[in-house]
Amino acid sequence: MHLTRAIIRPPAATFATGITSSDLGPPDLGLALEQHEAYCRTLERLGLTLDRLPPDPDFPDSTFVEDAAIVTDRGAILTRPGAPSREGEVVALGEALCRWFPQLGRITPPGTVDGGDLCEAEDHFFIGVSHRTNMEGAAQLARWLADRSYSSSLIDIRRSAGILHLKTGLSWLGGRRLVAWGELGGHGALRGWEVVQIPEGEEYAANCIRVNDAVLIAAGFPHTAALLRDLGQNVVAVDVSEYRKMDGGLSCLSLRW
Ligand code: CIR
Repeated sequence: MHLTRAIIRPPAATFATGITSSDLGPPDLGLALEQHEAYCRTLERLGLTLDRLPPDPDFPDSTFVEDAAIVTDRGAILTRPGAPSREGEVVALGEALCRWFPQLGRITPPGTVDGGDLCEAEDHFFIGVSHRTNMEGAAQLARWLADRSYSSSLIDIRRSAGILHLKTGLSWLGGRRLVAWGELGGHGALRGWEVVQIPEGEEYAANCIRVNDAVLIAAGFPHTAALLRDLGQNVVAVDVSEYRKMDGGLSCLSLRW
């Protein structure tokens, strides 16, 4: 879809106390804020109008807005994040989204869903079953999508080491083209799709986002950038090093529609 809007939320002073499994050291808040601003400017340059939510120190992971809600061009739904410390993040997202989507859906207990587990590919959605998104949440989401005439398929990533969310390892580049990391690229659910495999050692670059005529990728992954350029993609690199330290990627820093 042609994107016109995005919700973003800068990291709060408590950012470094969020959840992480990375051994890259604590993030530098000043640099994280600079990177966030550059990310926002890039989205604006690509034509998006931003709704900027204020930082919330009560929720250190709340800069990763993509996990608390899902927006499609046929409606939006609030998730129920799988990490208990993140559950309350949906309140602010609900307040921001109801202006645009008065009929907001909602994932209900015992279902849990993190938006990072949903990979949109035009009319089809891949839903990751992960340590954050459970089977019940995935089933609720699949029903909500089906009610809007979207198809979906499940990909279980619970045994995929290093993949927090489905979109950590799988992204949509437009048309029938996906980009994937490692074994995920061979998953049966991707049969019939063109899968571009991320070069070894550049796994983090698998989390990229298509924004209108561009593909945003994390800075510092030259082989992936070259590969995508060779495929005719308009690649824009953005530095998100401080977010990587908190297990976050490019996609989770905005909710786009
Ligand atoms: C978390 O563990 O929930 C955050 N520290 C990182 C979330 C990243 N979100 C995403 O990949 N969609």
